[in-house]
Amino acid sequence: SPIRKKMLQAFSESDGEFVSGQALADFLGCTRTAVWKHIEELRREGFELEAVRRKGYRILHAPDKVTENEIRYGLNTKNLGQTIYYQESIDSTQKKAHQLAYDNCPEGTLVIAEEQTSGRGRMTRSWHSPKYSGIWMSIILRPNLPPQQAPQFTLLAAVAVVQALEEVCGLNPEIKWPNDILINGKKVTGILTELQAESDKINSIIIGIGMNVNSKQEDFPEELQKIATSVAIEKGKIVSRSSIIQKILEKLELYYHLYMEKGFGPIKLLWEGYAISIGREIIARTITGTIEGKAIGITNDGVLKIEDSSGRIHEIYSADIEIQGNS
Ligand code: BTX
Repeated sequence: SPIRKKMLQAFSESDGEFVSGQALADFLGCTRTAVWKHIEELRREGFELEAVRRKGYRILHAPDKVTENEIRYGLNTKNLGQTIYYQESIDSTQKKAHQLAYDNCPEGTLVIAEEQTSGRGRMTRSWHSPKYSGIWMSIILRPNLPPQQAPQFTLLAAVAVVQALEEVCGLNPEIKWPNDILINGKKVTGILTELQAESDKINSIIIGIGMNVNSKQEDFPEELQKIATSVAIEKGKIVSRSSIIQKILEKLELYYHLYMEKGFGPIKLLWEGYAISIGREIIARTITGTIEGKAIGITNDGVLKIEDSSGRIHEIYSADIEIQGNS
């Protein structure tokens, strides 16, 4: 409800301090009895709240769910994630985001679910998205840009994800061009950027992010055992999904604004600092064929440059990359 939204906003701003019942009532424009009812509602959702006479209320612990309330409590963004579409179980957040984008939802709308029954990757691949153990979300942006610039948003999102994992979890992930985030060589996150566009103009960019957070190694199906990992596996303990989500949204907003002001240059610099494929011998499998050579960098558009053994430079827009030696 809108009141609950405002209430969580008030608690977010108080930063763990008590907020008096009267202050909440004034802020929300309701009675103290109504405040109390909303507090009870939050408790039922798993929030641990402390109530002290003459001091008021404070939140001790927010539950690790990814419903609207948990994401909103503590979120420091202007737009991103300020409109949330949550569903416990969904076919694909990406698919839902496409519908919402088409229906003109506000920019920054977040679509998120506890589980996806047909999560998807690039082309026709599937994305394993079991209940409660990961972050399965899609974000809608509406930059006023030509469609050719959309692939840069995959790289921008990758930087946001890496920094969120560094800051919230103390991990040091790396980026494998174009859309994989790896820890110790295994995939922890995949990013899928899709578009609704006219020939010269983007209507919506839909950034899908799938992150394995609290999955245990044995939770992965056979075919993913060797290639996938999770935040909890790498960190050795369970991590709050909502705090990672909030940090991703904050970083995405920051870099989105930076991009719109300064272009791709600063993002490219950050991205290169996290990229593992650059400078390595790689095999790139594209729809039209396979190219082997040394990855020498990305262009200002985010396109990968590979130098083959004859010295010829190829520009690759989309591919699966295998890094020679270790992949
Ligand atoms: P991709 O095509 O680069 O990678 C897909 C491949 O990754 C699969 O073929 C499989 O080998 C492997 N894979 C599948 N599930 C997992 C997993 N949980 N962890 C590690 N590896 C896996 C990557 O595509 C982009 C994925 C985006 C997923 C998000 S989730 C929210 C949004 N909604 C949706 O349907 N997709 C996006």
